[in-house]
This record gives sequence, structure tokens and C-alpha cells, in this order.
Amino acid sequence: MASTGAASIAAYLRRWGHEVAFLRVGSDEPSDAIASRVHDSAPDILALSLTSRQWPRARSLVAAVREEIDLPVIAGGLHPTFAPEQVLSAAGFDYVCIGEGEEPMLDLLEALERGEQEPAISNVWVRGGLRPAIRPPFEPIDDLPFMARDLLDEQHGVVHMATQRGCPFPCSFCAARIYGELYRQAGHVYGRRRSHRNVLDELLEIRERDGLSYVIFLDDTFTIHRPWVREFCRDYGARLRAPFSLNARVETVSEEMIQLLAEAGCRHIVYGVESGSPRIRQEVMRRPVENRRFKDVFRWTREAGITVTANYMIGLPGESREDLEQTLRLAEELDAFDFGCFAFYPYPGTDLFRVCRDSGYLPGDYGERPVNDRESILDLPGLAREEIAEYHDRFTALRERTQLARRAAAGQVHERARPA
Ligand code: B12
Ligand code: SF4
Repeated sequence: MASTGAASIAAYLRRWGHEVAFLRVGSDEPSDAIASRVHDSAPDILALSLTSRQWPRARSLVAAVREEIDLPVIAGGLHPTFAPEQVLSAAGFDYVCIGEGEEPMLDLLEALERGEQEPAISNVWVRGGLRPAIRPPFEPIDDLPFMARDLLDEQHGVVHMATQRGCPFPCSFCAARIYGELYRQAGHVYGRRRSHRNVLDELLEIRERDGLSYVIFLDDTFTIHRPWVREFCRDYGARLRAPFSLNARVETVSEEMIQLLAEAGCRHIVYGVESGSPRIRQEVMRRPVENRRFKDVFRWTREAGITVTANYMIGLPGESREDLEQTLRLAEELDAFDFGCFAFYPYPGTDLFRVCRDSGYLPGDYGERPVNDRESILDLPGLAREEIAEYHDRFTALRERTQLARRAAAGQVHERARPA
């Protein structure tokens, strides 16, 4: 997995002379085995980068590590940023980083080296202390060192790239957009994009050093800022031409842009469709876009020779079976090469998290529940958990049918293996 935030912080700390190592944790590796690995590598500090899904495991892991070895522990990333009190109230966590981590982490290391246990550092919330101030985001973003790629397990020349931070859209379910909100409330602007030159320099350096076969752009919405994308296509097409994939929103692309992306080497675009119900998109998700637009954009993308993947969410507050039927119908009509269907999970900090909490849809133990893509954790009045799982199964069946049909059309499935 590309742990890009952590790899960016690692590169920054190395620039200032610190040693950094990643500890990869197997999904079923026992906590005591992990604790002894931490013990053996004898770090001065343990730093965790966490999403909400990783939180329940991280909490028990840190407790186990702290029984084995006494060392300072800091957590950063999306979950600690938006649920800092929860993290700091768990055993073993000393610090939480709110927002970007490069400079705060360096400041913390330097303070610990000076023997300060409870330093006042913006963005770093010390257990038992007051919420810290938020410093402006790192500027100019091109001055950040390239990610510490030796710490990522990238193979066969497939590399992950982030070209921007922040997203300007207001989707109510999205944890990424509230980063912008956090900085806005502190009087700063979070959204920034690297220059083409900086992005290309990094890719050319990787090609030279390790070889490069495919680039996965991780940006939430690669296709914002049309002039940036146009110039990127020109430079990338001329200097690199390695195939690449990206994430986009249908409102941000045009037929011309898709053509330019295809000419530069784009092979795969992932679009967030989210729901087939215009009402749910407009009223609940804050994504006002017509179904017609998805159909047009998917057609343009396919015609440009680019593979299309779509993502859907099911089980949002206010959603009915009829809305879910519309989503299934749209998925069938759009006929993406592949799609993902996820039971909606409310991430702390998002508008829909607040709706779920204030309406009593969140179970009391939501923070401890394991999360999966099929089963909702919510107690929704109009839609039972079993119904959401039933629709997830119907999506899975549709996906299998489509994949089989596609392989059969390509002559890869033996006559007898076809479904009745
Ligand atoms: C790339 C990506 C992935 C990649 C890699 C994830 C990774 N660990 O890097 C893959 C494809 C594996 C992935 C998978 C998933 N992802 Co994802 N992903 C992203 C995405 C698009 C970009 C992340 C990124 O590279 N950001 C750029 C870096 C520089 O920023 P950053 O990671 O936030 O790190 C900075 C700070 O947060 C902080 N920081 C981070 N860690 C630490 C640690 C310390 C110690 C400190 C001090 C600071 C610090 O400093 C960093 C540098 O400034 C984000 C959206 C986003 N914009 O963040 C979603 C996002 C993180 N993913 C999300 C989700 C939901 C998922 C999935 C559950 C999706 C799914 N249904 O399968 C899975 C599960 C992942 C898991 N195990 O929990 C949500 C998380 C919400 C939440 N609150 O948890 C996000 C925010 C998307 C969204 N819009 O809601 N994802
Ligand atoms: S477009 Fe994507 S990243 Fe941006 S706010 Fe919406 S869901 Fe989040």
C-alpha cells in the first residue's frame, strides 16, 4: 500500500538528518509479535499514520507496544486529525498531529531531543494539554522533498504520485475536503498543487534510478484546474509517456480533456458516481450532477481508449430502497469496466458524521466496530442493515455477471463455465 503521507514526512525528516524506518503490520499479525518487532528496532519515537478504519486495531496495538517498551507515541493522518480527543484518551498515545505533519513532526523530534516532554508546537496536541494552533500549510509545496520511496513497497516500476493537497468540492461524506475546512477556520488556504516541472522531475528521477512502467496518480480529483491538466498532458506526453491512471469527477472533465489525457498515456480513470439517485446526490451528498453527464463522460472516456471504473456508496441517511434500485440501474447502464460498491461509513469531521451522530444513527460503540464494505454500522430508520447488505450482494452479483460476460465476449470463458 502507498502510505504517501508517512513517506512524505519520512523524506522531510531525513532532510534534517533523522533516521526513519517503516514498520509494516500484517493484518492478522498478533499484537505481541508486533510489540517485540518495535522493541527490537529500538526507535526513539513511534509514529502512526491512521485512517478511521485503522483506528480500532491501532488502539489495541499501541496498548500492547507500550506494555513492552516505554517510548513516546504520536498519531497523525485523517482519523487523529478529526477525532483527536478519542485518540488522546486511549492508552499509550502521547501526541496527536492535526493536519499536515512534516514540520510539526520535525519540531516535535527536536523538542524531545532537548528533553521537553510537553512542548508547545502548533499542530501537535499533547495528551492532557490544550488544542494547539494550526500553522499555515507548507509553502511552496514544490520545496517538499520527494517521498521516501525506498520505504514504500512499490514493485515492477509501478509508482504512486500525489500532485496536490486539498479538494475544492463540498461533498458531505468526504473526509478529504474537511482538511480544507480545518485550515480555512484557522485562516489558511490548504489547496495547493505542485508544478508540472516538479512532478515530472520526480518521475524522471524515478525512471532513471529504478525504472518506471506505470504511474498511479492518487489525487482525489486529478482533473481540477484545467490549464494545469492541459499543460501537464503536453509535458508528460512529450517527456515521459508512461501509462497512468487517475481519479476524476465527471463535472471536471470535457471530451477534449479526456482526449488529451489519452494522448499523454492515460489508460484508466476512476470516477466517483456514488449514487444513481439524483435526489440523494443533490440533497444528501451535495453532488448536484445529472445522470446524463455520467453517461456522456463514460462514453467519451471509453471512446478515447481509456478503461473506466466507477465507485458507488450505499446506505446513506435518507436513502430508500427505490434510491438503491436507481443506483443499481445506473451501474448497469453505465457498464463500467469494473466498479466498487461500499456501504457508507461516516468519517469523523464530515457533515454526514454530524447528521448521523445528531440523529442517533451511530451505534454507541461505533469507534470499536470493525468496518467492512458490505455491512453498515448505522441504525437508519428507513433502511435496515440487512437491506444494505442485500443490495451490496446484488452489486457483487452484477459485477460478477458483467465480468463473466466480458471475459466470455473475449473468448476466455469455456462454454460450460458460463452462468445459466
Ligand atoms: C491514496 C489514498 C489511499 C491509498 C493509500 C492510503 C494511504 N495510507 O496513503 C489506498 C488506495 C490504499 C487507500 C485505501 C483506502 N482509503 Co484512501 N485515500 C487515499 C487519498 C486519495 C490520498 C491520501 C494521500 O496520499 N494524501 C496526501 C498525503 C500527503 O496526505 P495525508 O495522507 O493526509 O498525510 C498528511 C497528513 O495527514 C499528516 N499525517 C499523515 N499521517 C501522519 C502520521 C504522523 C505521525 C504525523 C505527525 C502526521 C501524519 O501528514 C501528512 C503529510 O502532510 C485520501 C484522500 C486524501 N486527500 O487524503 C483517501 C482517504 C485517506 N482514504 C479513505 C478511505 C475511506 C479509504 C478506504 C477505506 C477506501 C475503501 N473503501 O477501501 C481504503 C482503506 C484504507 C485503510 N487501510 O484504512 C478516506 C479516509 C477517511 C478516514 N477518516 O479514515 C480518505 C480521506 C478519502 C475520503 N475522501 O474520504 N486510500
Ligand atoms: S470530489 Fe472527492 S475528494 Fe473532493 S470533496 Fe468530493 S469526494 Fe472529497
